[in-house]
Amino acid sequence: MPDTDPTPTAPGGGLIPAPLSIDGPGRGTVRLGQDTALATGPGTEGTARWLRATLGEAFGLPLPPGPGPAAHTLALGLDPALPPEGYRLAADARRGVRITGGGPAGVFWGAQTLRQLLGPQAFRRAPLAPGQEPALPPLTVEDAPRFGWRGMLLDVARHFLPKDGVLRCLDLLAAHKLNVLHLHLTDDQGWRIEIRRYPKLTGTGAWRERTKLGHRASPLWDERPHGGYYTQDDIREIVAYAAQRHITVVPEIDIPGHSQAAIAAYPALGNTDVVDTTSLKVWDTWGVSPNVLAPTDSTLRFYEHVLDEVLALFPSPFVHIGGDECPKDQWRASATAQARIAELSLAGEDGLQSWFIRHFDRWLTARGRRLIGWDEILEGGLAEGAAVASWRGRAGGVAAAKSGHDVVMCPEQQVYLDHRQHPSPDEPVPIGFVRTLEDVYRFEPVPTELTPEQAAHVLGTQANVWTEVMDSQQRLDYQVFPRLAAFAEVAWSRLPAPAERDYQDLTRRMAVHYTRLDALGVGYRPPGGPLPWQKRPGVLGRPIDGAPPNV
Ligand code: TNX
Repeated sequence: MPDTDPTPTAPGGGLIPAPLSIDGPGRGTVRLGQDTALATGPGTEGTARWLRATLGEAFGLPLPPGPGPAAHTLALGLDPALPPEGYRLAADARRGVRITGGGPAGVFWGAQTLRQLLGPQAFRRAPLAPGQEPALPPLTVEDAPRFGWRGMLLDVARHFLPKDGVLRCLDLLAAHKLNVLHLHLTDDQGWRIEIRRYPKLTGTGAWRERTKLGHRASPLWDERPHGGYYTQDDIREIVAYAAQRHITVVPEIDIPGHSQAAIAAYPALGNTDVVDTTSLKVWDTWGVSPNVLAPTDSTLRFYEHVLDEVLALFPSPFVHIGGDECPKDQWRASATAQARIAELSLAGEDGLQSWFIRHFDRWLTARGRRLIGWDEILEGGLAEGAAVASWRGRAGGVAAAKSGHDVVMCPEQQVYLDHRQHPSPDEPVPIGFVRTLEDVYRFEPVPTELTPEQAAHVLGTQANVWTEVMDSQQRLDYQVFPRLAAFAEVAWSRLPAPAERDYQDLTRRMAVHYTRLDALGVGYRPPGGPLPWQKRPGVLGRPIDGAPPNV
């Protein structure tokens, strides 16, 4: 937005996600200036560093260590009576600004609220004008999140996103008070994490010769190589950057399906008695590859070694092992797989899938971690202690919660941000269900059929960003925003039942929020539809009328 336009206003500063309560705003302003001191208490040093960096860049504020005179002090502290991620922000012309968190994370979320209240310029990386002093209205905000798991899945396997893009993504998650980045690191189309013991996973598995253009029914390939991966140092940096922002990075290593890139690198991982896996390549199209892992002891050992390195890099309590969309045809045809079913008296091929999942459930549990997988892991009996990411609708989540398992709700009908956000054929790649900003806002993560006790198993919710149709930062921005802002409010705020949610109020606050996204350089879908360069490229042809989702 041009800098000459006045910033739109909305009650309470247009905060997104909406806080629990706002007392105010009162008359007048509370200024932060060159002489504002930053007073830190124990447990708030991280947020102090973040504030100095962020407000230093945006306004040139030095924020020297305080306290100074009350009116010129930004004070950070802890109050254990508040929930760990909760905070209170009080701004007053005489008493200055104070952010009190239940824990270090709460202080950090309070600092995010402060940044929003300081106006769009607080999201810039250098001051627009020298000596400009930011201000906020006098008010008191009380806040705490509804869910502990407020996530976004980023699929870096289908299209690789270089490290800088992941760090930027973490900043954007933090700005929306989201606290889980689920990194989908492996798939048929690419392996994106360096594993020292198996260099071909990235040497071969991180590269494909060409890529299907658009949806999988398209007849076109782009005929150029694509790939990339994160070194272990890259991963350490991403994890540390996330931790500074109170975000947990949950790694996903997909087994036993979605594994063609690994099999292309190490053919012995595949069902060698059914297909000649030595001629397999990293997949160059979309959909679900029939090439899945062979259910052998050596495959288990291989993935244990992979996960040894993954655990050393990611402190996350949860490790995602996929478990979705595993076609069973190769196992049906494989003498090795059938012998394994007989030997272990498993319930057919579904039993084999469970055998994989249970093995890694025990393996992770023994190492003090917890397994999470897609809802298909319910199919052959759910491993003890496993949590479920419910993606094929809500049924998997309901079944899991009823049987006492923890659940993250991410149904594709509501929160798949690769799906189109408008019915118009101008949408860049109109795949999937139409899910508008309003649809996302009216998504309710807790299924109504759960009792309060069962509902306590809903850890939270996650928006999934699959990248088959997102080959650039611009495409990502367009699909993810503005819907991630509405999603963040669903995950953080205590909203009424879907039909009673005040979408007009969200729209008013979004008018302010767009100015923040503009300052951040986020190429969101404009409310009036795509800009000319964002429209569907003619080369992709017309959308396929009446086609089911994901074609
Ligand atoms: C389903 S969600 C998938 C992904 C695709 C996505 C496209 C899930 C567990 N599997 O592999 O990328 O649909 O929307």
